[in-house]
Amino acid sequence: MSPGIRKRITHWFSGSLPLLISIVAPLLLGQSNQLSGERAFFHAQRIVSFGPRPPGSAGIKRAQRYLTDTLKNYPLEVEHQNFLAMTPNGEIPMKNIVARTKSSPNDFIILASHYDTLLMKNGVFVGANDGASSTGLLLELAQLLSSQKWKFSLWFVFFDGEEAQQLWTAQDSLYGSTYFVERLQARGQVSKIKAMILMDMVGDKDLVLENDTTSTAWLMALVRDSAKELGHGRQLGDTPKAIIDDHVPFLRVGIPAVNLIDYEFGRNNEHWHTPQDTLDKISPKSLQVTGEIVLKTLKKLSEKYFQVGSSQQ
Ligand code: 1BN
Ligand code: ZN
Repeated sequence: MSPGIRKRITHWFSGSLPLLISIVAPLLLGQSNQLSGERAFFHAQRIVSFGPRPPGSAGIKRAQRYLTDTLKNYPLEVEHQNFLAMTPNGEIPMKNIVARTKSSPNDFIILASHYDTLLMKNGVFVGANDGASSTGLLLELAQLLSSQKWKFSLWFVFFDGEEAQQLWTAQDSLYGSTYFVERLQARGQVSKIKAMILMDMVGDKDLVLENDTTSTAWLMALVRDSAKELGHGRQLGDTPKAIIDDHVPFLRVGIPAVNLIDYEFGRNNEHWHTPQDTLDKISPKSLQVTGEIVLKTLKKLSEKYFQVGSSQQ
């Protein structure tokens, strides 16, 4: 083969690679009625491939397109919640992405993750664990759960603007979840939300989910019982920690909420909010374990409110 032709083929192949991956990978990974940590990890890889994703950036726009295009393949109604956040860095356009099951039950359960990444000026921060891991898992849960019949409506909520623009304070953080809860209040929907389950930093190869005391106690007990019953008790932290995250705006208006978070990322948290938050530190296995705990917790919630679990359609 002449060098010219080889160059043209190489050029075509590298330009078309992302497109090829997006066509071939779902075919290889498929969709199924079993939770797949591998598929969740694949989504996380795609999200990381878009680069840093601070609010308003080119990277977050690519992530928004990916989330929307993926969710539209499932039997869900997808809404973009656009808003302008007042931040110490000025007004920034942000977007929560909300996907709801089409069934009509009057009680809702929210599963959530943030998909933005920390703004880092002196380094490249792609948030494989902090942003992509829980978002990949939430996409996988959306695929799985939207094809099952539940007694409550399930909302899959992807928050923008979880991270601070400058320094984490009550005002400079949690922009997406705060706006989302304001909309719930304006629509009179607060009392319909039976529970909110947040996932954050759930990809760490050495997964230890915190005993977060900010979370609603009975809901955290449900999560921990679920983990133990599944044989994942070793993935539970014992030391009580009070963590402020996207579940807090929900707690403030009386919605039961729980945070599944591993806040010890590397020894002494050395990878957290650093350029070392990369794909090699996270695993499909941790996403599988967290996903199984969420599924079991959902079954327990179903039993608590309706004395039943789910039934396949
Ligand atoms: C989680 C991931 N958070 C920020 N990125 C929220 C948080 C802040 C959790 C401080 C624990 C401590
Ligand atoms: Zn963070």
